[in-house]
Amino acid sequence: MSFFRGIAALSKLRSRVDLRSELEDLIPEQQVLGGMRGMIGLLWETSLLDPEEGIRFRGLSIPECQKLLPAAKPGGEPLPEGLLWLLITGKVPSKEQADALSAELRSRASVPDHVYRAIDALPINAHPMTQFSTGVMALQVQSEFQKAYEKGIHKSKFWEPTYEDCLNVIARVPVVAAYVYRRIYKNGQVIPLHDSLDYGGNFAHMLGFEDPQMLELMRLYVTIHSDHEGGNVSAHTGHLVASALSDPYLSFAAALNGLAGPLHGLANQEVLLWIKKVVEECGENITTEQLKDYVWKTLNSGKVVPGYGHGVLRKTDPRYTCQREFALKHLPDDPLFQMVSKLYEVVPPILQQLGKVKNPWPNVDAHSGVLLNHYGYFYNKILTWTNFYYDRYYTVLFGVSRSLGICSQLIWDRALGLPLERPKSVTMDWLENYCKKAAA
Ligand code: CMX
Repeated sequence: MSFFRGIAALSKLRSRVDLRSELEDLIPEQQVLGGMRGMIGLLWETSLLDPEEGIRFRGLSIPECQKLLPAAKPGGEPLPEGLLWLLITGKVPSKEQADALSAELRSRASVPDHVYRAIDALPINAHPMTQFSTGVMALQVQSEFQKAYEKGIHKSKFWEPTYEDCLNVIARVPVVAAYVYRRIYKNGQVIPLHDSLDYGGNFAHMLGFEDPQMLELMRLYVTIHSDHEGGNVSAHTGHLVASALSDPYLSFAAALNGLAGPLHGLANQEVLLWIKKVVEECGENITTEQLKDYVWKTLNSGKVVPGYGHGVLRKTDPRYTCQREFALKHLPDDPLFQMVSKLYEVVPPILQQLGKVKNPWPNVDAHSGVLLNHYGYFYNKILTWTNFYYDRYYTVLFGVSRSLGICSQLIWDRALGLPLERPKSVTMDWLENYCKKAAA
């Protein structure tokens, strides 16, 4: 079947409502033509996503994590290393255990020079995610799993070098990510790792920021973005690639490339650019009616409203809610935060009006950029040598956070001896024949 016949047959199939319902009985239509929505096909120990309630990390909701996980200071935001402990072991650590893990990660954080040289070989205006993913690929030469595999390690022991690699990946990615940031936006003036700060605090420090509130925000940011069960593009990609016994560096770099898509992790960049465009075109004092018109203008031009909707969630994302609470506490008067709040009132009814959007509520990405922007992480400045914004860096922050969830699960993948993934695919002809038989 030629490509064009395939496309024609696809539209025919999609428009045949009766055929779709026939298919749903036998092969749920979503599985084959709809991106496998809702299909159970993966084991993911570290977290579970409830469509109404949102994410639970090893059974704990985000508010429970904020209450139970150790913090840098009493009543503060959770330490990401506390969450990492929880994801790997299923247990809430004490403050001493979280601090010990902080020290362990710092001791593993050295990055060899060739990694920086690999990144430097890219044009400086390469997307920050491209530079980040390249850095992670270059780190791969240090894989313990690969070395052990080449020496003939028994499969019952695969998890051991995987564990070493995973902790090393988690420890090293903030260093690589901070290098990319300093290279692009700060003339390559690198700030070394602090010898006593925690994971989130250290990452903010290496980026060049010391405001204690910003360090708290980074701890919260890394914690809530770490994991979102296994079916999202980045987590699933990491897991799939690792199922071929590719080591954690290769698997995590692949996951990052999935995260870099605008329907997934790049949405946080898209949200801020979109909001800034609204302000640019209509001003900060935009009325509700003008905002509604702008949302319709976006939809009518064939674009999605970034930061709204979700493949699984059917309510406001609790990751959005906790960032909103942070903003209400620390930056209630920020004009962009106020715009985000206005959008929360305006966008859902419009998306509901469309009739096809399953979740009209905001997701995690609707909020994060505005918080980071407030603390001056990313100024809305057009750089002289190229025409792109600081906002392009946001997805790298998401990527650093995702190392915690994806790598924790990779340890369990190998400990449980999960097999190579190899789902079945079918052709359009196969589907047509199947439907004809089912209809008969
Ligand atoms: N704006 C406009 N249209 C939207 C929409 C939005 N925010 N969300 C969904 N839709 C549309 C879809 O494009 C789809 O339209 P078509 O049938 O014409 O293709 C229809 O509504 C049904 O989609 P859905 O079943 O509700 O959502 P999906 O599971 O297919 O897609 C997602 C989920 C996130 C890709 C989609 O909601 C979207 O594109 N949102 C905007 C981008 C975004 O914020 N992504 C970040 C998600 C969080 C993350 O992974 O990081």
